[in-house]
Amino acid sequence: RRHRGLVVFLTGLSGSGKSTVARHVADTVRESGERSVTLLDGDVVRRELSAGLTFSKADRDRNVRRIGWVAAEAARHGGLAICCPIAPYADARAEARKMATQAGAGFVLVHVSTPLEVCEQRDRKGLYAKARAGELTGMTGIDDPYETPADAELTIDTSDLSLTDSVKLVMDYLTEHGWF
Ligand code: GGZ
Repeated sequence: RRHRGLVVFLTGLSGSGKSTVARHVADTVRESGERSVTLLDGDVVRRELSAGLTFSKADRDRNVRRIGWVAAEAARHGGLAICCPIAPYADARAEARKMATQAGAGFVLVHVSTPLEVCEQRDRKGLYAKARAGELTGMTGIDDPYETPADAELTIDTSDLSLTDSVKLVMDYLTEHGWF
């Protein structure tokens, strides 16, 4: 059976749980063996695809456009591409959606809406503490913007959901909308 390609694009603050949910959704789909899965994980993208880019608006937009382009290509022939950048700007997210659509693929925007307070409590990399101390400027949510999506197909807040339930919400959405 031939599938229509799909881009699942998770957006949210640092520490919101995007990558963890993305990885588990990727594993779940891989186990089902139904589609080829491309995971564009933030750390890897910043190292391999966007090396040298900063966190200025122009560079974040460049980063998100590159991710959107690769994801659209991976989805062009029926694959599933999952990406999880912060993607704080609505325009860049809209461009990613347009590239997927132009490649004939679907696009599902998942807003991982975990509140800043919770992301900040987690602070796995200590970046929020540095930002609060003034040792890091331009931290999303602290002194850099995050434009809340108005066009998300799905919103999940990982502060009141287990990982299993978060993954299930994404998988249920995709199943209900005929992607699996
Ligand atoms: C936000 C930053 C910053 C600043 C470094 N602002 O929790 P992390 O560490 O692993 O995820 C964050 C990652 C964000 O990169 P993205 O490529 O997803 O961002 S964007 O879509 O805006 O291009 C965080 C780390 O990089 N990081 N400095 N100033 N996050």
